[in-house]
This record gives sequence, structure tokens and C-alpha cells, in this order.
Amino acid sequence: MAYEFKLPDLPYAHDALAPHMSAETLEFHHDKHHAAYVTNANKLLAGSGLEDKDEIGIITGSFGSNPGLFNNAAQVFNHTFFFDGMKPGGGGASLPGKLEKAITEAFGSFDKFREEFINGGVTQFGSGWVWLAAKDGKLEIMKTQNAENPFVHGAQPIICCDVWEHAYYIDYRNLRPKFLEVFIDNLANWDFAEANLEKAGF
Ligand code: MN3
Repeated sequence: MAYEFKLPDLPYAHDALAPHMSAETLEFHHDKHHAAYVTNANKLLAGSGLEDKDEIGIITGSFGSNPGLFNNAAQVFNHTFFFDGMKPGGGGASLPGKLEKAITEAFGSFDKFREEFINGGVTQFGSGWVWLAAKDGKLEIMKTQNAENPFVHGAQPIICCDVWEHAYYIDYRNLRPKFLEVFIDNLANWDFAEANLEKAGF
């Protein structure tokens, strides 16, 4: 049975993240951009020899050898992960227990983590992503270009922010730093991050 990429519904209404992220942004970002990656990934999967792999197997299996498939398949995963990683009333410094402990161990404090995550997103030149990722049993900030994600760098994703311009230009124009601050302070779903930390073996 060949794998099929699917476009999941947003886990909240399109207007649920306003004023931090508008319904218009989510209508374009989920209903148009994310949907197009799903359509293209399925087209490019056909005949690739990776049809029988799972989602992560297709991503890691196409990395470096089938850029068209890799870019679309990874962007399907990245966007689902990004949208699941936000919630209405999210963000802020109050974290679930395991996440707080792991962040404090890795960065010294939540404020230092916040600063490093925002700085990672701001300094990712051009299109890409900033991640809190788990590698070798430790949390780190990882920035990736275009569609790359932690799986192709030997790491597990915990939470991420999309820093492609389409993620923030409607709401914040060129102010990427402001968008990243709002992500950490008002949007991040720390329960989702805690669940991913447990999946990564913490
Ligand atoms: Mn995007």
C-alpha cells in the first residue's frame, strides 16, 4: 500500500489565533501553501521508489537524491508540525514539568531559550525554519534552510516556527523578529512540545 500524504485540518478555527496570527494568514498558509505541498508530494512520490516508506522514511530517503520530492514531503511534515505547535492562548513562560526541566538544563533558563530561539529564527538567512530539537539526548536550537528539518540532521523536532516570508508577511510585513517574539509569547503549544519531548525519549 503506497503512502499517501494528506492535508490535516487545522487543530483550531482559522480565526482562533487572532490577533497574533490572522485568519487571512492561515487561509493562505494552510489552505493554499500547505495544500500545494501535499498535492505535489503525492505526484512526486509516484515512481520514486519510496512509495512503501512511511512519512519520515520518505523524507530521509529522498534527502540529497530527489530534491523535488524531498522539498514537498518535508514541507508537508514541517507545516503540520508547525500548525500543531500553536494554540489559542498559547506561549508564555509557564511550561509543563519535563519541558521546563530540559530547557533549563540545556539553556540555563527559559529567558535564555527564548532569546536563542528568536535569534535562530532572525538569523536564518532567507527561507527556512527554527526548531527546538533533541539531539543525542540534549535540547538545542537548530535553524534549517528551505524544507530541511531535524530528521535529516540526526535530530528529533520538539517545536518549530516557520520563518518563510509567507508565514508572517500579511500580519507583520518585514518584522520577522516581532513574529518570532509573538510565537514564543502568545502562540506556542508547550503541551505539544512536551509530548514530542517524551517521544524523543526524555
Ligand atoms: Mn510555510
